[in-house]
Parts: sequence; C-alpha cells; structure tokens
Amino acid sequence: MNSAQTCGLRDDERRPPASELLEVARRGLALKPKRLPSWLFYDERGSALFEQICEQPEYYLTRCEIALMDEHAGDIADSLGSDVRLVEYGSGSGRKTRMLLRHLHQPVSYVPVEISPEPLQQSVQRLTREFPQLPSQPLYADFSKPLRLPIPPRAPRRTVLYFPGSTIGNFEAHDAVALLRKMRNEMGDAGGILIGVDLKKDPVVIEAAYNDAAGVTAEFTLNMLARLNREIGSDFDLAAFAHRARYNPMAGRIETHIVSRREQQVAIGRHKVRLGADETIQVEYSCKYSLEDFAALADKAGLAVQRVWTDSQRMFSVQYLVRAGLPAR
Ligand code: AVI
Repeated sequence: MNSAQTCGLRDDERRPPASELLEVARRGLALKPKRLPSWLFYDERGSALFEQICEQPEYYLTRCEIALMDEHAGDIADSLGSDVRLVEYGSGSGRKTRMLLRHLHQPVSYVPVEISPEPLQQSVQRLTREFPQLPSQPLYADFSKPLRLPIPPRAPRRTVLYFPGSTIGNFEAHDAVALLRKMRNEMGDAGGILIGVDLKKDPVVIEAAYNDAAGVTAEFTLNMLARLNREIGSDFDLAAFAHRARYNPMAGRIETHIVSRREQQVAIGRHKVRLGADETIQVEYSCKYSLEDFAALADKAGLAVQRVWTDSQRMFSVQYLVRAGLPAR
C-alpha cells in the first residue's frame, strides 16, 4: 500500500505554511525569555538528524528501549491481549513497533499518526513489507490535537495507543497530563496506553546523552534556525549561535537552549529581533521521571499504571496505562 495515497495529501498540503512558521517564530522570539516550540526541529533534515542522535553512543534512550523490547516484547504483547488495534503516536523509524507487532496476537490494524510526511511514508513501507497481512491505516495528523481515527477493518477488542521513545518527556507536566487525558478519551473504556518513559538517573549520564561528542545533537538543535532561514527567509547566522543542554535536577529535566554568542539582530519577516550576548532561546525540555513521579502524573489524567517493564540497568521504562478505577481485565 502506498502511504502517499492513503494519506491523500499532496506534499505542499502536508507542511505547515510559511505564514504559520513566520507567526510562530515572531511570537516565540517576542517572549521574555525567548522560546521556540520543539516541533520546529522536525523538518526532513531534523528528522534525519534525530535518527542519527538515536545511534550516538551517549544517547542511551533508544538503545535501552530496544534492549527492553528485545527482552519483553512477548510479555508486553501477552498483556495487551489479542485483536488489538495499535495506534502509534509518531511513527519514528518503526523498529520498536516491528518488535511489538512480531509478538501481537491477531492485531486488527496498525495506525501510525505522524505530522511529518517522510517518516510516515518510510515506516509504513517498511511495515507493509514485513507484515503484508496487517491492515495499515496511516493518519497524517498532529497527535497532540484530538484525532479522528480511521474505521478499523474489523472490531478490535481494544485500542492500544503506543507512544514510545519518551516523547511524553518533551511535554511540560501540565501539557503531558492534558495529552494523556486526550489519549484516555481516544482509547475508550477497554483500551490502554503503552508508553516509553525515560527514568531519572545520574545527571552526568543524562547530560551526556544531549551533548554527544560527535556534535549531532548540537547540529539538530541549530537546524531549527537553518529551517527558519530556509522556510521563512530569516537570516540567522548559525555560526553566531550555540547549542546548550543542561540537566535541571530540581525540575528533573534537560533544558535545551540556543545561545546567542554575541549581540546581534536577526530579520524575521519585516521584524528585526535583537539578541544580547549569551541571551538564550529555550527550545526543548526532556523530562525524566521516577516510577512514582510518572504514576502520579498518570493519575492526574485518570490513568493507572498496570505494568512496568525496564531494561536490565533500569535506565528506561515502558509502561502500560489503563483507565483508573476499572476492574482488572
Ligand atoms: C524525541 N525526544 C524524546 C528526544 C528527547 O530525548 O527528548 C528529542 C531529542 N532532543 C535532543 N536529543 C533528542
């Protein structure tokens, strides 16, 4: 199946228009302190750089989640039960999904939900090759907004929303609760959420993951400015900015900033934005949780943690959440 056909959108219809990007950049750079949303990372180049980040030796998250899936995918699949409709929030490289699908019992369909077209097409193509019998129903959409899921080919026993990679960590607590609550509505009474959650650990290890020696994360961060230059014609001089990612132990998160190396002015459309030397633009949070922290967060969204799997070093977790207060099935 050709995902471009199933998505039913032309290439130019699948990208945020330049006018929207211009408005987002203008508004974010007018804030004090300056702030740009992390979704701006993920143009085609940014998505490719993120794939490279996942292969860096310091970026333990992907390696640990894959090790965890390698060890526990069978048990996870047994916990989800048969005739599941698997809805994935973000489609990534699809590697973890394939590990899960290999063990699922008679899955009804696979619905990857993705805002950027390239990863969606690639992951569907790969999956279709490996699982030709599994109906794939890609949905080109922003998973943080309410979704209209496609009608499944047959009635599922439950809808499981799969959200790997600790992407939930990129949402601040309030927004994470709102997203989990939205997911709770989408999965229905019998459904569940299978979610990857990065765990608190030695801050040195966490900081290294966001400051790899090869400089891939720095390039990923600064690509946000390169993207704005490409798409809205701003004139950021990339050499005049630096990547900075530090762990804030009080907040339990990596805080990533773009730092202005000198005093400068940047043209954003018809506006000029001034940046002082060392002034920062906050671009991403990557929150880390203890198991207790995350259970409390889930509880605020009306969800209960039914199962937790971790890798052997307890660096990363995959958790199965169900509606709170429902009898165990
Ligand atoms: C997608 N997300 C979980 C990554 C993270 O670890 O916060 C994005 C990332 N940013 C820098 N490195 C990786």
